[in-house]
Amino acid sequence: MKKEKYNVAVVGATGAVGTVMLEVLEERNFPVDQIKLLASERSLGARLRFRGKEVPVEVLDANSFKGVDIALFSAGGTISERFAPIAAQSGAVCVDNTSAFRMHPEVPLVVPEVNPQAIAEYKKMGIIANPNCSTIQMVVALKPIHDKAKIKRVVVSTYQATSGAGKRAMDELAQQTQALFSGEEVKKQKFPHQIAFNCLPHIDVFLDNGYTKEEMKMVNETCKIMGDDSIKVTATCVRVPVFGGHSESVNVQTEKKLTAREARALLEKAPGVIVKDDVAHNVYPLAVDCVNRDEVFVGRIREDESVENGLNFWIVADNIRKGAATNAVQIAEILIKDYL
Ligand code: NAP
Ligand code: 3JN
Repeated sequence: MKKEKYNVAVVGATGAVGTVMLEVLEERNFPVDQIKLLASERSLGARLRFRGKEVPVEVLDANSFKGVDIALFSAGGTISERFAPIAAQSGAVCVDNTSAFRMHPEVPLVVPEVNPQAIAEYKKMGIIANPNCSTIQMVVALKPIHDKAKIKRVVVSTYQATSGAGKRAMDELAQQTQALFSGEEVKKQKFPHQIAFNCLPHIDVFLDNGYTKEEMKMVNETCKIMGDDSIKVTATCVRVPVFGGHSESVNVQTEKKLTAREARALLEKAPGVIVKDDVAHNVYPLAVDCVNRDEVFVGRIREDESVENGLNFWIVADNIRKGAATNAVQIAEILIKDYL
């Protein structure tokens, strides 16, 4: 018999993503019976509010998942690698926000506006992977273009907010900005260089091919989500001194010609997309306007005059909501509607 309510665990509940997951579960009225908040020993004694009540944070261990139906993970890849299989073994379906299982052939990688049907594959491992934030917002906008004109190649440059690197990274931007205005020492911990008033072409670690892991996540995850390995993707990921909202400059080449007007019309109808594109009135998506929103905003839609069948866009979304928490809760909503 179908349950009316589900026991939900949030692993990494005290983090930048975890706290927003709680907000999104509450806002969307997800049918939660019992909520279990899990974090590290550092959070022992902490309490978080959920639906008007103070809920104690528990320390994650192998017994944390007894009776849990759905476990939302955002405590880093090492924690997911170790505990998602344990949670799945105890009967919970895991929605994992880390890169630990994204490219695993038996784990679906899902953006509900793009490949909701892939959720059916969760039965193999009991795990569904949530893509990287920069990939999510890009594929939501690419999907209608690909369906109509078949994308051959994507060139993307990102402008990623510090919230993507966690709470301490946001604190570092705030501290450095204040310090630079008051002549104090700039402290560097989370980023290898000063982030305030700067742009760092370096997100996650460098790989042998000269790209960063973040850049290769965008390359590999895009093909898996779109279900088309023929799409060629190249990415440059840049951290910018913005607190929330990732922006992306995206260039695509398609097999069939699409005018800017046709692309705009497709994007206007696309699920989860809001087109903000009226340059005559300086209207285009801005990170500051997209924070706390769940949609993907697209603007500056124009033809690339340097190639055949090329288009340029500017794509912005709240990286912690649509890029992580909202996408995970949307997956859980489909899971309970169609599968549990
Ligand atoms: P964060 O603000 O640093 O929070 C980390 C969370 O993980 C905290 O709740 C922390 O608990 C918990 N944690 C850390 N070590 C733990 C341990 N040993 N046992 C149990 N809990 C532990 O980081 P965040 O920005 O929320 O990101 C967390 C993870 O989510 C990232 O590492 C990444 O894998 C994923 N993420 C995904 C996306 C995406 O693109 N979809 C975006 C951002 C992040 P304490 O407070 O007790 O330390
Ligand atoms: O830096 C960003 O803007 C997004 C960061 C995501 C992130 C941070 C630490 C570890 C990830 C991710 O989701 O890809 C991971 C990871 O799980 O690899």
